[in-house]
Amino acid sequence: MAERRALITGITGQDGSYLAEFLLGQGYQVFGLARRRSTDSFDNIAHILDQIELITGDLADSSSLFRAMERAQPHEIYNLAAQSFVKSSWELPEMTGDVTGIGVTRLLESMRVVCPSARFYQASSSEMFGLSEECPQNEKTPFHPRSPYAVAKVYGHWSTVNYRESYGLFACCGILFNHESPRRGLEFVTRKVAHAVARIKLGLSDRLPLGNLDARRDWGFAGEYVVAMWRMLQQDEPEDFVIGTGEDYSVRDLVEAAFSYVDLDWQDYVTQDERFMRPAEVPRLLADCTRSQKRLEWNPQVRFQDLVEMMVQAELERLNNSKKPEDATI
Ligand code: NAP
Ligand code: G4F
Repeated sequence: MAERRALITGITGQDGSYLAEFLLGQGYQVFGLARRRSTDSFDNIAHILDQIELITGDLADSSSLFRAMERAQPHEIYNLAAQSFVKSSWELPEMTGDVTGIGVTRLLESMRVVCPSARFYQASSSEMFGLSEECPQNEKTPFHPRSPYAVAKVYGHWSTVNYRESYGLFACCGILFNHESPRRGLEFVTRKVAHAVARIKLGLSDRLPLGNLDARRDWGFAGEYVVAMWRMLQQDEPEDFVIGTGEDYSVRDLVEAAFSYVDLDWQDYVTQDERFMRPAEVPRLLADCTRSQKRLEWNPQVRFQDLVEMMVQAELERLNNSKKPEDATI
């Protein structure tokens, strides 16, 4: 079979890096859209930089997206780029709407003009369910977004559906629940906790300030979720799918599991700090994956306890190798 080409936006992020690895393993030629940056650190993709082609671009700049489509001539496009940190979206509401929301329309429009027969994946989010009256949530659950980020994701989601229905594009949305890994940004709660626990264990810190400990999330391993993205684009027809583990835990459960992995009592270190509370919280997200399990034959293997241990262990190793020891401040 002739080599297939994939274009990944957000390739420098957590999911983009795992997806690039996976697609390379499947024999794809991989192109990644990456923003111009002032330093040359590409931590998540450093190990595959010589196997992929980076194209400079930004979801806020249409001309760069047209050029990226023309350069890559992709068979598959994965839109993973976003301002993806929910808490920051209250501080950057317009930018979040522009990049995470309208950026999707810019990308779809460039695809429609340059390569309309390509297949398109949109990284939709369980945050769109927000203050949902239904639990667990599935593809038919109504959205009630609770942050500028979630509002922008709803816009991107419906833009994707609209381009599918208006122009017949093969465009799918993956409504993914929280997925984590050692490559997660330091500001997200799983990585923040794993990093702090490792620092405390190694005697580098003695505190962990957190926000709402009662929030519940359905946490899985990012390395497995990128396979579900790819499977969506291998279907005969474009459809949207919910992806998660079907199990939820509280932030308190997360903290307890992480500290107990290193034989410490979380109550000696964790404090509640107003700075990490949100103007509006999403209390509980839990996936009903009946449809994706059946249609995509996708079943995650990494459970919550495995994930927490993987992340704490990675932080211990990182710190022992003296890489980036610092406290998360956001
Ligand atoms: P991430 O690690 O924060 O990665 C975000 C990526 O977007 C980075 O590569 C970032 O580039 C890029 N980006 C940000 N603004 C951009 C812009 N204006 N133009 C071009 N690129 C830009 O996020 P992730 O966890 O991998 O998530 C991937 C996608 O899935 C995101 O859309 C996120 O909202 C969505 N999602 C994530 C989860 C989850 O639990 N992880 C769940 C549901 C949906 P820089 O390196 O230059 O910052
Ligand atoms: O790790 P979080 O920041 O992730 P959040 O807000 O659920 O969003 C992530 O998952 C979404 C999918 O559902 C993605 F769309 C989105 O891009 C992102 O990847 O927070 C998880 C929970 C929240 O309820 C938050 O209030 O943890 C709670 N939390 C409590 N203390 C904290 C903290 N979150 C962070 N980041 N930092 C804290 O100190």
